Amino acid sequence: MAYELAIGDRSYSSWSLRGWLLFDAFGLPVTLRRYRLYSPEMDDLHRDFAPALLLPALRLPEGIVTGETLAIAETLAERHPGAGLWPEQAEARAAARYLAAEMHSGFAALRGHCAMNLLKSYSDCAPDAAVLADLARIESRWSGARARYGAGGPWLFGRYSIADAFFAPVAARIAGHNLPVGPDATAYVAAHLAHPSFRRWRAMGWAEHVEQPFYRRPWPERPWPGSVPRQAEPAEGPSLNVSCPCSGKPVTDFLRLDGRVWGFCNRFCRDKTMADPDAWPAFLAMEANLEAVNHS
Ligand SMILES: N[C@@H](CCC(=O)N[C@@H](CS)C(=O)NCC(=O)O)C(=O)O
Repeated sequence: MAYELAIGDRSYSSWSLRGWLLFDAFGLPVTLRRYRLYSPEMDDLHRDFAPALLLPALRLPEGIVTGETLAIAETLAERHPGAGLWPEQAEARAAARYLAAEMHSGFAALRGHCAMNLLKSYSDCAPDAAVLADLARIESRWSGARARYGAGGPWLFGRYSIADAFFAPVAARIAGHNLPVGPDATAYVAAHLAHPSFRRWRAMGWAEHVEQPFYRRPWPERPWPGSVPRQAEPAEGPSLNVSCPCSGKPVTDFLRLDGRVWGFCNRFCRDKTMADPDAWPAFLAMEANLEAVNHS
């Protein structure tokens, strides 16, 4: 039996994003079960993943359920010592644990005012003093970690760690609400928006086509500040490929990209690829194979 992770709507559930990044960003395989927030599906979650009340919840291969994202992170780090979930060096690891724990329990003003919504970006959310104080604390915690431990890469401890997974939704909130931060934090936020796992999650959120009115805000909107994906659109078959790059199954749903039609085994696979074609390695490999055949 493999790991089974219960998640909520990808566009809105910041804790589900953290939980999923603990697998995807570290190459750990997991089976997902999605439950729609604020719907009767939450009763199904409570039945399927008892005693969990909130998302994410993880069923371990031996059958027991663990919840609370920090507990999930520690459990995975202990079980997969070679996956690099925490920094290798003990002092850095202690600092990373402190950052993840502070994120887990803190920054209530920022989290309350700027809900994560990966479908929207606002040009001005009128942050109050409490939100700006949380933001200043976050910036100073990020720059402290980067200055002392971050020399080996764009992340808080150089290499991507649990601490970064915990701050990914904060980066999304800063980007999504155009919150004022300095150049170092801006670069760190940009690294999150460009991270392949984050891009895949956001593309899957779009492909879910779930709108939760609860997250709608009356603020002026602007385009999402991450990179602009290659433009794809729904299409009719036939396609260049006969089997889906995600599953290997026969194709039924199609998109057009750069003048070519590609097929997928269902609408979700098609739509997540349409949202951000360059986030999907198996799709890119399929495109590259065609280029190689055309040039041989
Ligand atoms: N402290 C929890 C927070 C989890 C949480 O608040 N999850 C939200 C979704 S992002 C949830 O399940 N909300 C459903 C509800 O409140 O009924 C953790 O670390 O996992």
